Amino acid sequence: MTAMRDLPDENLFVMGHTACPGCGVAISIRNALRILGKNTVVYVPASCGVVFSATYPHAAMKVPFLHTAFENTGACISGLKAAYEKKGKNVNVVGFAGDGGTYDIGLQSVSGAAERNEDVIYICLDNEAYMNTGIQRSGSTPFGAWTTTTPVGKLTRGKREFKKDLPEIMAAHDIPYLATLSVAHPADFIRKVEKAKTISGFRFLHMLTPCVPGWKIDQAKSIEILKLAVDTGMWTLYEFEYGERKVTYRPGKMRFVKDYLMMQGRFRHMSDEDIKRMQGWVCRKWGQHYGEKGSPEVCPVELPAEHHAITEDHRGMHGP
Ligand SMILES: Cc1ncc(C[n+]2csc(CCOP(=O)(O)OP(=O)(O)O)c2C)c(N)n1
Ligand code: SF4
Ligand SMILES: [Mg+2]
Repeated sequence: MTAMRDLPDENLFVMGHTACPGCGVAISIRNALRILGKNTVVYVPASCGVVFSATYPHAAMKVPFLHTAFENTGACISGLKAAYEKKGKNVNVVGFAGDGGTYDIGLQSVSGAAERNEDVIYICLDNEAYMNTGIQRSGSTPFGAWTTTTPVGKLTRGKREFKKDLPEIMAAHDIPYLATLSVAHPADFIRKVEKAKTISGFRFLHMLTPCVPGWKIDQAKSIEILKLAVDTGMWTLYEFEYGERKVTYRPGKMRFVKDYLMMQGRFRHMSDEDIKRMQGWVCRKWGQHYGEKGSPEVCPVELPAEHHAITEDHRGMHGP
């Protein structure tokens, strides 16, 4: 595996982009491209990634770049690969899509490409809402989070549903390679992108990417918050290779989810009861993804079902 210091100095995602300082999407794209290298062709659907990478007449990527619409990343990268094959060229075809473009509107397209085992790399840049259109909730937005469509007031307290478990849905497609990544864990990040580069068939890389205005965080803290996502179990690091699950990094000490929530303005209104429910959900996911119970001081022995299920107070995204 290549060490961080041995990655090529030349960046393929360069000056002139217009991402916010501290943007997790931009940091993830930049580092993924350093590993994937020049023999790469990129597709980006409607998302922050297209707005900050390619605002006419500027372009910040030094590789061929295509954009068409929002819902079609799986189909577009399949078509791009077929076109390059027809020309006799063997290139890495990569789609960088947001969570809205993957969990929600693009789900049929990514599922179709996975099921056909297209020879492409699909990268989901998960900032947990529709950010470039003004912070609307998606299927990835966590329970309790404020967004403009899950407001906080007398009648509602942020999103009432829990985050959809997309990697498990993608794993059910039995694809050659799937991994969850965090750019705050560089050795794990490099190894997974390098592995994805060498395998053929459909590869799905899922990156959690902090968003400064959407998460209401300090722009200097995005990497610290990403580390905390992993230390609390809000984000788990594992991979599936040909159907076999392997944990790639498990924090030595599980931290309380409250530490993660209180660093972000989008969660700061959460009541003790909601934080307890969130902790219950995190403990369940920890058990599911890591195959062991979370630490006893953080996870109660018996988790009441309502701590992780949609309960009677569920009234959808529109409130009562
Ligand atoms: C069919 C369609 N519906 C809605 C839009 C408007 N739109 C463009 S990008 C976007 C949100 C993208 O969210 P996400 O995929 O999470 O990417 P992010 O902006 O968060 O990076 C929306 C709603 C569109 N371009 N096309
Ligand atoms: S709004 Fe969020 S995702 Fe978009 S460029 Fe800014 S920090 Fe990045
Ligand atoms: Mg998003």
